[in-house]
Amino acid sequence: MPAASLLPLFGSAAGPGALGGPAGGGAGGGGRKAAGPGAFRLTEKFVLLLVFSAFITLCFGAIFFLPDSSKLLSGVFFHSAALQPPPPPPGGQPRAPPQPGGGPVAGAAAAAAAGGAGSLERIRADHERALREAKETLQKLPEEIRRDIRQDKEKLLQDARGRKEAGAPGLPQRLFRQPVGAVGQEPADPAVRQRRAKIKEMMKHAWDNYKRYAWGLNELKPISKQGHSSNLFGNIQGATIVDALDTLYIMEMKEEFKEAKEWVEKNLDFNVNAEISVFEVNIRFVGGLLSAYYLSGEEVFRKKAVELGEKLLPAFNTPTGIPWALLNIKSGIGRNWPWASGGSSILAEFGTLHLEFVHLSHLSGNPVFAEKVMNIRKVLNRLDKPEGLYPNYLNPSSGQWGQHHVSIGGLGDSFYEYLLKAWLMSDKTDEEGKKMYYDAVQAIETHLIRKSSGGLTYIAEWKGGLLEHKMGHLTCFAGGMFALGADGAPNDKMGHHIELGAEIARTCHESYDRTSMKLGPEAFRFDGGVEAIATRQNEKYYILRPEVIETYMYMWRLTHDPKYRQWGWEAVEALEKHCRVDGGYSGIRDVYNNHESHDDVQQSFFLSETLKYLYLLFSEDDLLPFEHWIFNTEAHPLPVLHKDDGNKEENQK
Ligand code: DMJ
Repeated sequence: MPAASLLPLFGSAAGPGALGGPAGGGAGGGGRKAAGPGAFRLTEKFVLLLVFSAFITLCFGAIFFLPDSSKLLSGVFFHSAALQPPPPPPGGQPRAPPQPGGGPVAGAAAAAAAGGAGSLERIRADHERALREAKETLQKLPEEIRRDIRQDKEKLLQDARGRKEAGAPGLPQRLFRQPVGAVGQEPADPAVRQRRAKIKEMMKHAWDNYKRYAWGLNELKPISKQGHSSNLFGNIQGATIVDALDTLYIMEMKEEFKEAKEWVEKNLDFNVNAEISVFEVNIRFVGGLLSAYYLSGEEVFRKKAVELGEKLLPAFNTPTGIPWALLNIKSGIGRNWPWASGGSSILAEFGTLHLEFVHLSHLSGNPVFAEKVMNIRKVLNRLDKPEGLYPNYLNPSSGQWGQHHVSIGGLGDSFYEYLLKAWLMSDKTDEEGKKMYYDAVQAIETHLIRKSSGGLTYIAEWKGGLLEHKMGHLTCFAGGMFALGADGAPNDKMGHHIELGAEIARTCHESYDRTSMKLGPEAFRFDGGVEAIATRQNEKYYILRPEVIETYMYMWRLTHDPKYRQWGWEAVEALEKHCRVDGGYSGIRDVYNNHESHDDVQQSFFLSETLKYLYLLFSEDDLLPFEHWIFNTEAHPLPVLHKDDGNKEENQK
């Protein structure tokens, strides 16, 4: 019985005259009814005292000896600290999502304090939940418990450190040291210098028109000369600005960089009710902000990157920790693309968070970001892989693969890229990433890579064991990836991986060369008597994509074979001839046609990737050198976390 209901009864019995009124006695009182307290005999008094002291003992026994009753009472009578709402986080930084129900003890106290009907039920339920959680903890492996404790401690320490900070609320102080190669020399060769200057002029044309017609919006419609909004970013605005920041920086477009930075400071806002693509927002916004910070050292970029990273964390609230594809960053509610096999998350999406999230932990001091992406690996490593291949679909609730479709292009591509780059970014200490990458490449070579009768090497798509002899424009990035990974290839296969990169580069160049406009289609086929040609109308478009130029850039850096600069220059000429319009650059609907039909979109990745890779292709190797930088999948450079710079822990997360 609740103590509160016992006390009035006791009071009535002891009070003078309490038993005298009709209300106090009820019907069957007998002689005692007429007698006053003074009429009690000594033995009666003694018996009463005994009853009273037994009752007190019972109450205090319950308070001190029943499990958790002290916590209960502290909630009821003393209004323990758990009942107080937490103070606002420093600088208004969002907190880690609260436990459902605010934690069992706080919940019990709140229920008891409310004193309403059913509060006991709630208290019991909360206590049962606490017990369940304790049991679950006991079932964890010791290393998991240790990790949880470490994580909690680090979080507390970091919060405490963050509160002491002046100027960077919520973030630990950090001495900025610009990584090697953020700026480079002018190219020695005047012809190369001239070509590079031309590419810078292209960037200026794209930027100036965006600024003139679509400033602050996500992208530019260069024909209709207005803003273009993509639902990938919900109503987060400014995709082109954030995506372009680092390109402006490395091209030394100082005025433009300054105005972009000012826009970010004043206008970039993540406190919006928006359902966004976690992958796209991560690679473009988080990646863009991180690069801008590492190049310029401007604190605003670090703060915004971490703020946005925190907004993305609820995407990982799934039974397996494999994140949702889509997230409402206000409500924290996630879901998957309705078209994805059986409610699955997409390999290329959840597999393309690693680099950015490791850097978010590095810059914020909060290990939670790295923990989230390391858990993705753990889930993947527990699963059987068909023929050693990774299907594109994985259900975040069951932790099982969806359809057995495998692609090194769309839906799969950057997952493989990030395994390799995670190893490189860790200064080659992330052995797990390395193994996963080279094992995957082995399976890809065995099951997906084929040679056409005309001698072109291509990467097919795999559908439940059957090959579709089609290669996407997106897949062309793999040439650069194979070459970049050659250095660590097991069994003396370095030369083989470089050769594979060179062959993919040649095939992708052919896909450009076999069109009227010398720009590559979205997908090309090796069946029905064709090689490296699109046969379906809906695969003939070019949307200013970078992957082929990206591979030229890697091949140039790693081989210095002049044909890659030559092929890159062909692409510049084609872009100028067919995509450049008064209002910027536009994609093309059919690259096999002799007359341009423009799609009227200047994609933000044209500024972040296509033009950046072209610029690097005509730069000296000292600009963003590979020993010190790796590029995220949107071409945003992130520094290698060198172990001798005190980054040992980050590298081992
Ligand atoms: C970019 O946003 C990224 O490269 C992504 O990985 C896939 N492709 C587009 C550009 O084509």
